[in-house]
Amino acid sequence: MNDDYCDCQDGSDEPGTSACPNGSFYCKNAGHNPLLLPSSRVNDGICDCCDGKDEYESGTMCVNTCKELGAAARDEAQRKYELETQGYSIKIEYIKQGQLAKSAHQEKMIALKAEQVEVEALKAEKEKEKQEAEEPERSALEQYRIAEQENIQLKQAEEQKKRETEASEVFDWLDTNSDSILQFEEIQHNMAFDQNKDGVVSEEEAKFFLHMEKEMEKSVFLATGWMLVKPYFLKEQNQFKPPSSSPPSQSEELPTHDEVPHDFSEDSHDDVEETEEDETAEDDDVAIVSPSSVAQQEYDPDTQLLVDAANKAREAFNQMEQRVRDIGREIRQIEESSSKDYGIEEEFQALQGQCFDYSDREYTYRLCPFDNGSQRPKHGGSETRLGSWGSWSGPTEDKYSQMHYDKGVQCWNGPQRTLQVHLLCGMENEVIAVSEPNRCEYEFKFTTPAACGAPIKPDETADPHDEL
Ligand code: MAN
Repeated sequence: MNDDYCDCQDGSDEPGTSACPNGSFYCKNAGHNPLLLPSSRVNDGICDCCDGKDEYESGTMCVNTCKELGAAARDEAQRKYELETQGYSIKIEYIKQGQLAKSAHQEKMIALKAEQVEVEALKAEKEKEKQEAEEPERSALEQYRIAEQENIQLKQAEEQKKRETEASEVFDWLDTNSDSILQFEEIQHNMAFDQNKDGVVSEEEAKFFLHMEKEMEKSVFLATGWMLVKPYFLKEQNQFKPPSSSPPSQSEELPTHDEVPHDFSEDSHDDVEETEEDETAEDDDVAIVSPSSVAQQEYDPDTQLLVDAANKAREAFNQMEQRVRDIGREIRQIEESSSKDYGIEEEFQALQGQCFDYSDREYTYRLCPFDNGSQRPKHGGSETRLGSWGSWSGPTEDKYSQMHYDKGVQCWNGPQRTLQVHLLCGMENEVIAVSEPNRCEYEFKFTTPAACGAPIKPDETADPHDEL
């Protein structure tokens, strides 16, 4: 052994020399951890062992630093041990919490599913009751609708009658010789028809109102002539408000009338065009039959009872429908939450629903575990989603050491943003570092007790005892 001659093929006879090229050199490193070095690094002029024993014949002067290094390593191991001990005790709480939440979800799910069946049945019942209440309501309201329709038709007929009476009165008034034919001379007598306002109603101007004929029969006037005359007549009448007892601008020869045939002063028209437009609008108003007008009515007591009953049934059904929707939503939420992997012992469940912020010079980053990661400029601007919860992405032997969030907001001229979260054991749930190693690829370091392993007491072999 250690005679500087390699006897064994595996080099195991020379742990203290560099005689075997495939062998290992053993540094005892008293006061620190022992080390096995590849033989090639023995006597190569570099101090690999803290006790400097690997350079036993190279002439290199190595200082023995094992004591200091050992002390620092033991301190570090102790610190880690204490952190893990404390972190792990919190983790145990998280595990309890996670498992409780899991069983609570399972129980809640069973209860919700049962309630869902019950409420669905009630909804069907309420729907039937609603239909049963709406049927008589519909027939009762139909009577109202028909009555309303009849009422509207009646009103329209009255309006029509009124219009015809107006037209007829005006015709009779214009037809000064009462021969039931309107001659252009009769039109000429009335200055309302002086279209160019030159003080004379020319033959042409007069004929315009008679469809370019010399005269017009009363039936034609009622059907179409009145529509031509009316705007001029109204305009003239307005200008002479209040209506005088004699027709406007009547010449001396024109026979006098006791009063203007019809008072149109309610129709305040400024010009001919407007008058025509308003006429149309008025007609439209009359023609509109809104079904809602039925709903706004007051009903007789029996109908009112039917409407009230139907309203009540509708409300009861709506409430049940809402309940069904609420239960469905609760079920979906629980299903979504339960489908997530919260670690072998549910230890990461405690992070669900929480968010953690980290600010650097430019941005405030936010991590909402199992949901998303985001970035918001500190000096104004909107939030950018860096990724949504994807999966655990640590190496196979330590799967729960990394989280992957993907499908973030598309990077300008690049891929969608992604986020990788490295989990470290720590007493606090905290984002401790953020970086963007590649454009739009983000990395967070996140400490959490949930990532703490079971504490292992620092290795006593590093103790400076040297009995062996
Ligand atoms: C924003 C931020 C940055 C990112 C660029 C890419 O400024 O999301 O983190 O690198 O967009 O264009």
